[in-house]
Amino acid sequence: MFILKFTVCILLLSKINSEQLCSLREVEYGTVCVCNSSYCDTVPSIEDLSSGQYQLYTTSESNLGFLSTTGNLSTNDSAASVSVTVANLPSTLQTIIGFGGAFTDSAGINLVSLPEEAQTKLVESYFGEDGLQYSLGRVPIGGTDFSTYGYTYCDEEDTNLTLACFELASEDYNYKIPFINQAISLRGNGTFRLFASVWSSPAWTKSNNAIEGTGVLNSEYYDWWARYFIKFFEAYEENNITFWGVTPQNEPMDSFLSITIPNLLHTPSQMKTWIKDHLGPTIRNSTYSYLKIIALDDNRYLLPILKWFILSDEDVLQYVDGVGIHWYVDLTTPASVIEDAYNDNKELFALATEACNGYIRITDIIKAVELGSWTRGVNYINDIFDNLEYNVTGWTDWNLALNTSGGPTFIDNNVDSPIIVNATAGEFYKQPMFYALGHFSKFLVPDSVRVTSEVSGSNIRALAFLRPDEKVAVIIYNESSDDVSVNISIEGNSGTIEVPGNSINTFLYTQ
Ligand SMILES: *[C@@H]1O[C@H](CO)[C@@H](O)[C@H](O)[C@H]1NC(C)=O
Ligand SMILES: *[C@@H]1O[C@H](CO)[C@@H](O)[C@H](O)[C@H]1NC(C)=O
Ligand SMILES: *[C@@H]1O[C@H](CO)[C@@H](O)[C@H](O)[C@H]1NC(C)=O
Ligand SMILES: *[C@@H]1O[C@H](CO)[C@@H](O)[C@H](O)[C@H]1NC(C)=O
Ligand SMILES: *[C@@H]1O[C@H](CO)[C@@H](O)[C@H](O)[C@H]1NC(C)=O
Ligand SMILES: *[C@@H]1O[C@H](CO)[C@@H](O)[C@H](O)[C@H]1NC(C)=O
Ligand SMILES: *[C@@H]1O[C@H](CO)[C@@H](O)[C@H](O)[C@H]1NC(C)=O
Ligand SMILES: *[C@@H]1O[C@H](CO)[C@@H](O)[C@H](O)[C@H]1NC(C)=O
Ligand SMILES: *[C@@H]1O[C@H](CO)[C@@H](O)[C@H](O)[C@H]1NC(C)=O
Ligand SMILES: *[C@@H]1O[C@H](CO)[C@@H](O)[C@H](O)[C@H]1NC(C)=O
Ligand SMILES: *[C@@H]1O[C@H](CO)[C@@H](O)[C@H](O)[C@H]1NC(C)=O
Ligand SMILES: CC(=O)N[C@H]1CO[C@H](CO)[C@@H](O)[C@@H]1O
Repeated sequence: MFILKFTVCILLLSKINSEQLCSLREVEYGTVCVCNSSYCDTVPSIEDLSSGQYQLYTTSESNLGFLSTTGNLSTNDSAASVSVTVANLPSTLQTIIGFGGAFTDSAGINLVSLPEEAQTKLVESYFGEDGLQYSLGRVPIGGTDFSTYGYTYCDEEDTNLTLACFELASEDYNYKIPFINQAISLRGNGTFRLFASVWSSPAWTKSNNAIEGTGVLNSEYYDWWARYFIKFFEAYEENNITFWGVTPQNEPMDSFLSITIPNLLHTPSQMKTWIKDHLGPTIRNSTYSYLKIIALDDNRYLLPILKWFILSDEDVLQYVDGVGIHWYVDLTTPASVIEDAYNDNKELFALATEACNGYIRITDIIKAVELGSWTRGVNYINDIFDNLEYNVTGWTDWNLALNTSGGPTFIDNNVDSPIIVNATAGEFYKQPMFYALGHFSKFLVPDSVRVTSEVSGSNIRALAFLRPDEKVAVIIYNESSDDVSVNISIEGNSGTIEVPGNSINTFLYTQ
């Protein structure tokens, strides 16, 4: 494994870069990059590097966009405080599954509100070769709180339980399927994995006879509900969309707290029954037996419950491939709960399956959308670092795009998104969150493997990966507002790179 050491020294650097990288606009909380029908910024290509050469991508608070520079590391034994040891490749740390976002109705509604050329630029910004190369997508099975009303694919009671009622909604055809198919074709032969999650079963199957609120599935519908999932995969397959994974239920335990959100509550024992007696056997006995079943799909403070009640039961575990984690209560739950939950189940992967900013709103103090906020980009950076340090294999954002007030959402659960669409102006805004997440999605392509790295110096966060193309990618974040110089040393080659204050950087290197 690689051991990389970083030493930070403070330098007074002249202004590192003043070249404008996008159509930058000053807005209420900072800056955004503006895209329209005729212009959108792209990511400079990854170059074929010769041995010893590096390419450095930088995004800073004062200069959004991706700046690419190249340089050389050289053997330099005199840099005594910098040491590198290489041993035991390949690494035993995690292999990346992917990074991406969710194809909600709201994301699609905002997308189609733009002129066609701007729509193309938005989809390319996320999925294109010169965009963020998102490798992961989450697709809601039916409606969510980011829809314009609550619905399922079988709202009328299915009296004979044959699922003859099952029908995709106009939302699937107008806002999801075309968007997903564009993403698939942009990814070309690059890895692109889709996983599906459901919010609520039909009102008539639930104890509270409503799509919203705290209701459980009436027990006579468990088998029917599992067959409903298969119907969904069949219907999407007819539209050329195949899935890689599925979660048994979005936030199965958090609907205690969110009474207005469309949801289906599972107590730990119901969750167990649902996976081991219904969803698990139904999927494994179907033509979709290959689907990864990603348990939990809820906030990480619930991981101990998952461990005690579910992962301890071999009958459930046989169906589970991984665990999905949401970020909403991370401030009060240390990331170490991830490690605790995995002590006995290292063969399972952990994947961050939902996150967004702006979910806590205080009128005029904290807003759903804080346009241009670097702090919200930093929230993404720190949470992704926390997860990756605990062997999590990827990270999934929530809505791919929202409007300027963080909607539409029929229950007024407005939040923020890396891309905000202004339909009136026919333009969209790439926020700092877009670039923050972009450094991970763009450079940590699927099957990159984390390698051991060491950081010396305060306030800097860095992690290193070996990509399938054999390049080493080191992601470096300096949270101080001053420019710094960082010594990087890999396999006896070392050198110094300049990192602006408040910046996220990716260093690519060919040995
Ligand atoms: C689109 O953005 C570019 C770059 O900022 C600008 O030059 C152009 O005028 C814009 N086009 C429209 C129609 O707003
Ligand atoms: C680095 O080394 C290569 C040859 O290996 C050379 O072509 C290049 O000019 C050097 N400098 C930079 C900044 O890449
Ligand atoms: C950083 O590297 C340079 C050149 O390799 C060296 O002169 C300097 O002492 C190093 N600084 C630290 C703090 O290690
Ligand atoms: C079940 O009911 C639907 C209408 O709700 C009907 O179309 C279908 O033929 C029925 N199937 C059986 C097997 O009775
Ligand atoms: C697809 O794979 C081929 C062969 O591996 C490669 O040359 C090509 O660039 C790839 N295309 C895309 C869009 O990734
Ligand atoms: C699915 O693929 C077929 C065959 O390539 C094509 O005719 C059809 O239009 C595609 N459907 C969608 C929804 O893209
Ligand atoms: C699997 O499906 C077949 C028919 O498709 C059925 O006969 C069998 O009982 C099913 N097995 C389980 C475990 O559900
Ligand atoms: C990550 O995985 C490695 C290899 O299984 C293990 O040694 C290490 O303790 C894990 N780290 C955390 C923080 O879980
Ligand atoms: C954004 O969506 C909300 C619904 O959540 C709606 O009330 C609002 O008018 C929309 N704003 C714009 C600018 O379209
Ligand atoms: C959206 O565009 C309109 C028309 O150009 C403009 O008046 C408005 O301020 C824009 N909204 C935001 C949040 O930038
Ligand atoms: C190598 O080390 C010397 C002495 O510290 C330093 O002057 C020089 O800049 C270093 N070269 C590189 C490429 O780091
Ligand atoms: C994150 C990081 O390296 N922090 C450093 C950023 O730069 C300042 C000084 O310019 C250092 O004090 C921090 O240690």
